[in-house]
Amino acid sequence: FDKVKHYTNAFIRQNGKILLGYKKRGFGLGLYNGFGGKVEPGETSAQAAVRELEEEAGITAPLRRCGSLFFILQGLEAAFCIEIFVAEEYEGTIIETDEMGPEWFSDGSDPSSDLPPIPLKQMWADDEFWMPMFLNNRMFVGRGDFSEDGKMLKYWFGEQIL
Ligand code: 6U4
Ligand code: NA
Ligand code: NA
Repeated sequence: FDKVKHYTNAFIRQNGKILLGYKKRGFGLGLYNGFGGKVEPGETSAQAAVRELEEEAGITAPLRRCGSLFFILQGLEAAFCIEIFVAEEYEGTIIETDEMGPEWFSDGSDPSSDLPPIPLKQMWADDEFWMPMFLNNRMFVGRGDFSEDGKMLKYWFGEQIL
């Protein structure tokens, strides 16, 4: 059968701000994203999300799942399943790590914010499709099919009916 790798991706949203990390190494190098990584054997995705946020940004947070994404990348033997998590509060001090440079952006809800807007041009191509649902506090699901050179050839994203 085919194979899938499970990942997490976690965001902190607070007072009109959203915390992103500039990826300094590995997969997605040079892009802004939430904090996350591979789900380890024996771990739930929620546990992995908390662990990865602490490893990559130095903070802990009461993360809850708000979306699920599925990606197929041509040329890779495994598909990606990425669970998206969010929290409005966190504990600890945000630190830069070997993997991520944390930065706050405006989430668009406060027009008088001095922070830069979410840098969608410097994020994965799928993010612009689900970020509006995420910012509206909707649960969402989606799929993207990427070519070997990173273009999103086909996609579908939708929000949960309440
Ligand atoms: P660790 O465990 O951190 O070594 P690693 O395999 O290095 O794991 P990493 O940091 O490369 O994981 O994880 C990739 C991160 O990028 C995860 O947070 C998921 C996220 N990601 C991958 N493809 C994405 C996509 N198309 N859209 C998106 N996030 C994506 O928004
Ligand atoms: Na990671
Ligand atoms: Na890891």
